[in-house]
Amino acid sequence: MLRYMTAGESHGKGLSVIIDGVPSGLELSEDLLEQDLSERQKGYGRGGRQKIESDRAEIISGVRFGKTTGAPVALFIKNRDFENWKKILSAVPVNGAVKEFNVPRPGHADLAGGIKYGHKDFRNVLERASARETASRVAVGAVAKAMLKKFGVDIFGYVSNIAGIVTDEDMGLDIEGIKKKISEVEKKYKASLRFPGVDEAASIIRMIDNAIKEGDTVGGVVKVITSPLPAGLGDYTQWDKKLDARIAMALMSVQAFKGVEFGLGFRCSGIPGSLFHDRIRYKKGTGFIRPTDNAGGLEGGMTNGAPLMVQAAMKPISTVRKGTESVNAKTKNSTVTVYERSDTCAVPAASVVAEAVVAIEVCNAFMEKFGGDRIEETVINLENYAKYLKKY
Ligand code: EPS
Repeated sequence: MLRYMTAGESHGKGLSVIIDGVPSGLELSEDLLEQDLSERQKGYGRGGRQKIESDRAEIISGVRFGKTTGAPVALFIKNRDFENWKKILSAVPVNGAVKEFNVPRPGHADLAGGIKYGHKDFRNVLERASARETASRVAVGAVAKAMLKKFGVDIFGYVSNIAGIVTDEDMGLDIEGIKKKISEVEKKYKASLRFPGVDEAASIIRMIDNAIKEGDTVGGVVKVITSPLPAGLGDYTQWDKKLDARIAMALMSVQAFKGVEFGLGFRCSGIPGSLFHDRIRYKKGTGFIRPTDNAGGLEGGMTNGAPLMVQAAMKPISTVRKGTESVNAKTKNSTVTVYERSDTCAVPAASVVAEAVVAIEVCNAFMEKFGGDRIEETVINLENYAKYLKKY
């Protein structure tokens, strides 16, 4: 099982992660991790920060001659912006005053975090609450994805809605088909959206441009899909073993995420049971198959053999340039929030983060079922199970 913890502030020296439970023999390199890290930095509507950063995870431990040893893998992602924040975020007392951040932003962790830890300079809260932390989770996700690749599983996170503009052009397509649509959009509009709606993308760009002009922000919905997963990952026998519950928790832990739906999600309430539930068929030589995936690949907290399909809603970013009503925590005077710098839309980046956190949970479901200290051992156990599934 992969267990990990992250540390680091948004404008501090950098982000650290320790990943425990990575089996030995897995090929891992800084270049591989960088592929996902640079995907996360892209996206139409990002702020100025990404021009400063160029994320690369330094492998500190757990890898030798390009392969994991079985020891904990430690990674460090440097914040280039720290150069500009050395005094403000100094670990030791500094001479002279440092400007405080006393007006909490509605929607951010500022006020509740300040009350909880006794800070009125919300810098002490926002630095850690910031979505900059997601860079570390994307690095962990890249390790999980390297393992999933060994298990023959493909996973992809993309955008299905920005500012309420939705597409259905992904319906019925596999990951390759969706990626093709996304590159069509990127070629046509010269904008990185990770969104497969060729017709709707123009409206999305207009909405983001408008939000930039107005000093506002927009949210959206991200979707993560996988290739078909073997049936029986996760468990129905205990509440905290259910895979959908674990995936939902992982997604809800991502900064600014407010809701999760599997398959048809909340729309299930309007569809009769006889139509909603994915019919069961049997194909000789293949085993049990499902012609539809309304359940999102999970029944009873377990994979049912279909692709996993999950969506998560992201609220609009809470740092709003035009300002939001608030109160100065020191003077108690009513005021509006102060703006430094932020993103207008981070939904494309959030889809990369969603892909990472779901990859970690799916990878753990594999490790739980198939075990192994060496990656080859896990793969052999999985291959045996695949034989069993065909015969069952
Ligand atoms: C963030 C605010 C912005 C984002 C940041 C998350 O940072 P800054 O205040 O430095 O402009 O760019 O995200 C990242 C730095 C990142 O790498 O994703 C926030 O308040 O959460």
